[in-house]
Amino acid sequence: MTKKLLNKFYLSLVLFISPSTLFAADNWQMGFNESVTSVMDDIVHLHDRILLPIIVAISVFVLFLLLYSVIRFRASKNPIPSKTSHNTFIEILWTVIPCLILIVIAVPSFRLLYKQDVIPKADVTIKAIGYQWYWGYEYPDQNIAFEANMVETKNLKPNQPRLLETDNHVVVPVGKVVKVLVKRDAVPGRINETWFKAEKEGVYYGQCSELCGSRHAFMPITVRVVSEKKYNEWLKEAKAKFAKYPENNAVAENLIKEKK
Ligand SMILES: [Cu+2]
Repeated sequence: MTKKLLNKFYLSLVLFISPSTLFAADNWQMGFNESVTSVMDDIVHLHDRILLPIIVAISVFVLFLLLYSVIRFRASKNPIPSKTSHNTFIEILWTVIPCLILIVIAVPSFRLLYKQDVIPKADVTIKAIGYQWYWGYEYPDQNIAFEANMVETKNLKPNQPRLLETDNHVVVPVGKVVKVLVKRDAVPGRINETWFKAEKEGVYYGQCSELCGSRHAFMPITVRVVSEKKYNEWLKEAKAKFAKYPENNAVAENLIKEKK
């Protein structure tokens, strides 16, 4: 497996924070998984309570207008069609009303955007790096670095979901702010950051959200949210197990090397 660093990876926050308590989505599940961070709570609220009702109302209204016109003004009932082409009042209405709808959407949307963007003081910092085709994680403050590869179907243990389980897990403490340093699209060499604060212990699964190549579908993300005590125990183990801190771990350094 090549270790070439991909220039364009984007680890979506949603990956981390939209799990069900146990696993990923159930069969025939509708909507988002149960959320366990306040940001995801707000995302679900915006989607389910604001956007969906508006979309449904608009779709139903447009469908009604279409059906009404088709039936009411069909050729047999309306042989001489009206030649009217302008109506100032209606034109103002169909400009102003969509504007108002957009403003109603924009207010909570921007509030949420800034909530995601402004990172509270971090308790744990994790650097996530996308490789072809697996993820590497570093805990810079703890000198821990490791990689996580997907567990092949034939090696799965009971209760491990197919195509989602990885050999090493990202472990984070519950109720703590975790800052994730991650490269995003279209800004080569620049590290971006995002954050989450999981409020419920459990195992959470995510997938790569960048169409990155042939094994894109096989680079899942497993995050284990544990109590502070268990986290500290894991840290101790991890420090021994993943003691080697790669010298060339910095994303920026790698990029500079690649350019040369
Ligand atoms: Cu991918």
